[in-house]
Amino acid sequence: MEPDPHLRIAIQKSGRLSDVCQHLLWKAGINLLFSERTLVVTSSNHPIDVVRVRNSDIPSLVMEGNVDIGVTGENMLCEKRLQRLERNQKAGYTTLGYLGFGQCRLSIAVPTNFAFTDLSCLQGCRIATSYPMLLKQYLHLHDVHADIVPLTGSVEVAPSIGMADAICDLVSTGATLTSNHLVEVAQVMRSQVLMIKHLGKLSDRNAHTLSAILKRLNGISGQAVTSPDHAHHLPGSA
Ligand code: PRT
Repeated sequence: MEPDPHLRIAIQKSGRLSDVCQHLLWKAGINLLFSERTLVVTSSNHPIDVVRVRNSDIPSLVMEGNVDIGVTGENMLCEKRLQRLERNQKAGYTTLGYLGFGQCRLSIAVPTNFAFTDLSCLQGCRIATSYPMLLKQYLHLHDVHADIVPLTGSVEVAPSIGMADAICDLVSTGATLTSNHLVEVAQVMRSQVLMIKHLGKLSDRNAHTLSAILKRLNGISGQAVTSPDHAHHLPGSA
């Protein structure tokens, strides 16, 4: 008989969410020995494999069922979901809950000398972003016709080099916008980190392991691992 595969959990390998995700797993009682080069880390006390990947790949890995569970920001989740729907790819998942960190907002910002009064000021503008699908949906909703300029990073630089008239990027403290002479004018979505699950059924053993982890996380203040109803109203959600 085939051995029962371990419960697979995808987290960001390196970046803003990686340390906090590793800490979270440790707080959930999962013993893991991380090393820089090891991409699949097997727990020494639970039948769990932690898969370390790019944050941007986590939604697709969960939707395809390559991993059972993923920890990612809802900004990334919603963007990838819209992208996959457009390509007729699987885009389903279950939200297990919000984890109480990684709070930010996806916002439109303009140069401080831009005479902005309302969204109609963005008609015909070029807007640089790493979130083209979410921006497209937002602009469509508000009847704004603008050119979306895709950029994978350092989006805040776009207006100063003449590449765009405005930007749409993640903001947490607002310090990066200020340093680049930009001002936030509209909020596309709010985001925080959440835990998602593939739609497929888990083996009894893995379902039991997941339920034990969720119970432990629920016992940790700040982590509310439940299925919030408003998950269904996220941009790009079912
Ligand atoms: O490369 P990979 O695919 O692994 O990851 P990524 O490009 O998504 O990585 P990373 O590590 O930059 O961000 C991971 C996730 O952290 C994001 O998808 C969000 O869910 C969350 N998060 C929370 C943020 C921020 N806050 C944030 N402030 N991600 C990025 N920023 C950046 C923002 O893009 C801007 O450049 O920080 C700058 C603004 O910060 P403030 O504090 O100056 O406003």
